[in-house]
Amino acid sequence: MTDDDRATLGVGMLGYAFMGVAHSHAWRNVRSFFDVPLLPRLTVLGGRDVQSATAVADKFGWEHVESDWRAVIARDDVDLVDVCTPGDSHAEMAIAALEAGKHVLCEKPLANSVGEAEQMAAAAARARESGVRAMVGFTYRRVPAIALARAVVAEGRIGAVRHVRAQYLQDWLNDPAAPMSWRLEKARAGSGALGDIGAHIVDLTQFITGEQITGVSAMMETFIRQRPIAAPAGSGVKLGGHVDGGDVPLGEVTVDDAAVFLGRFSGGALATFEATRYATGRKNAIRIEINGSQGALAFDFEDMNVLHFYDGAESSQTAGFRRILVTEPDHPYLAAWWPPGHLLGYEHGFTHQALDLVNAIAEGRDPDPSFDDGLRVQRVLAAVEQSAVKDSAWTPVAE
Ligand code: 4PW
Repeated sequence: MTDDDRATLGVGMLGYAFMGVAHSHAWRNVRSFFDVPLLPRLTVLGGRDVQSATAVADKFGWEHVESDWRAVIARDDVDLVDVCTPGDSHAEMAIAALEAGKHVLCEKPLANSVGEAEQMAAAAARARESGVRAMVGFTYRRVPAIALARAVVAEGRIGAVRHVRAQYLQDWLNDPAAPMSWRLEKARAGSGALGDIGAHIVDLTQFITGEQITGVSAMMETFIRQRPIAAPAGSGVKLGGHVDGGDVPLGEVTVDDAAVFLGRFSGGALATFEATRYATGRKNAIRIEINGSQGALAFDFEDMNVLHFYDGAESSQTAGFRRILVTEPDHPYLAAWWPPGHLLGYEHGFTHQALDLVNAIAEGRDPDPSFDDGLRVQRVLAAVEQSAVKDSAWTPVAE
């Protein structure tokens, strides 16, 4: 054992379900693979259901469990509050933490409405003056192939962006016997497929291109409007499930199941977006293709270690999409992991997110995506919803 004189960063996490587990894994492992300037300490896990929270805390090594989220924020040994709860509590928790002088990582989408997101961005701006940092968890930015795609665009390798084609496809709601959950309640989730998964492709395409979506024309649909109210069989991290039996009570689905929209980017590119949980056979397919004047890029999260690159500068005899295996030590984040060809997975994005946030805090700079970035995404989501209720009328994204 050697003495480690690095300061610690006490983490208080609120929520312990799917995202809570993914974040727990990241906070626990980031120090083992990366030379972090501050050592994250899994100080306290907050959850109203103490028994379930304790089960997660014990698995991942959280030191304490609190049932009251305000008590988590108030602790002197908590420097950072990680908000992994449903969207209806993001604003209240994140603002309270920032006002208490705690750094914040908040799951996406930032909020359930533009108004809440504006308040959160304002709180982050006030906190920034005293060196307090806020980040929104658009984790897929930290997939190495996505980070590489952004670098390739920024280097001008595909030229001017003309087309953006983005899809986030899941199928866990295709089963009519998949039960109700908070993700299907507007009051808790804000929106359905649009905010839960569409928000990712809005953020990712803006991140990769370095441009903003300026206007949209949208359609949204709810295919199955009532679902059984019951716990799915089994337990643990899962989406959906299947409830057997015909006499279970039904609940109202109050969000969209799918959202499809056209968009324009600030640089003039034309874009298409599709977010659905009914894409039978597609489990977590985040597909992005970008065509530029000099080349193109294509990515699919179901093959997440690969980026396809078409270099228009190559001779027409040999030009074609090349499959780049993004596992080389000079690819983003890869030097800390395995030898080339030894693949990364879903959880690594969360570890990279923790790394980037810890580095930003230690270096006294704002992390990205910031709450301002989260607010911009929220404005796109709001424009999509407005357009969909106006028969797909063209709707500018508010500045
Ligand atoms: O990235 C996705 C999330 O935003 C995840 O795969 C699941 O769908 C969990 O929440 C959403």
